[in-house]
Amino acid sequence: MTIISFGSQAEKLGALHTFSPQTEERRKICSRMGNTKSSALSKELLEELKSNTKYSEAELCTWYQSFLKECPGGKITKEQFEGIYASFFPGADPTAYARHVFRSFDTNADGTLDFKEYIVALHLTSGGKTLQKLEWAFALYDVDGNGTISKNEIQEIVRSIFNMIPADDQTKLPEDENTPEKRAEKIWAFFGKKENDKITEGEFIQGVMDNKDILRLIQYDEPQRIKDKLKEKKQ
Ligand SMILES: [Ca+2]
Ligand SMILES: [Ca+2]
Repeated sequence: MTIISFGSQAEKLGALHTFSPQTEERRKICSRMGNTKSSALSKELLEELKSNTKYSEAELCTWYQSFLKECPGGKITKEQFEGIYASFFPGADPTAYARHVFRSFDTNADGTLDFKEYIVALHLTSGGKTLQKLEWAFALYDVDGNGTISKNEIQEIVRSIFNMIPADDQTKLPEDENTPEKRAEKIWAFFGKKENDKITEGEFIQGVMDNKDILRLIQYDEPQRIKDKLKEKKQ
């Protein structure tokens, strides 16, 4: 199945932390962590993240150190998060989309991303299983978090995706999906719903798994120039 990139969130999240020490340094960091109380990752959280993500203890320790370096308060604010997005889309307006993505990662809804939420986000967007990614996509589209998706919510997210597509790229889109309204309509029609119906999580996941076209329509399709920019940032 196609990899769900949702605009390479992982790379944008990763861009927050350019710090990537070699293995030896990682080991040092981890051993040091046991001694410094303020920067130590609790054993419980470490175990939880180890069993729920693909990351090793050494990787988690490294991520945690760089996380604290960038966010001394131990939290990523919404403004910081929007700032990361803004730096990747100089010619467009990613604010609304960034806010929705932030909300979908802020699982305890306290308005910040702590280390756990950050790591789960990284895991989901880079190497998570398809089902986990689709559960996350459902959360992204369920704007009010009531457990179902309405047509308004589809329109809302699709609009925020369109804000990230430069005007000249929008003109190259197929006729029946070249406006947020048309694209939302196409998604809605695929699920066979009436105007005021709702899409449940099960229907959403099954539908997207069964149809690559819908998978494509619910995502932000990264233009080549953004991909190039990501490559530049990595170097
Ligand atoms: Ca939070
Ligand atoms: Ca909803």
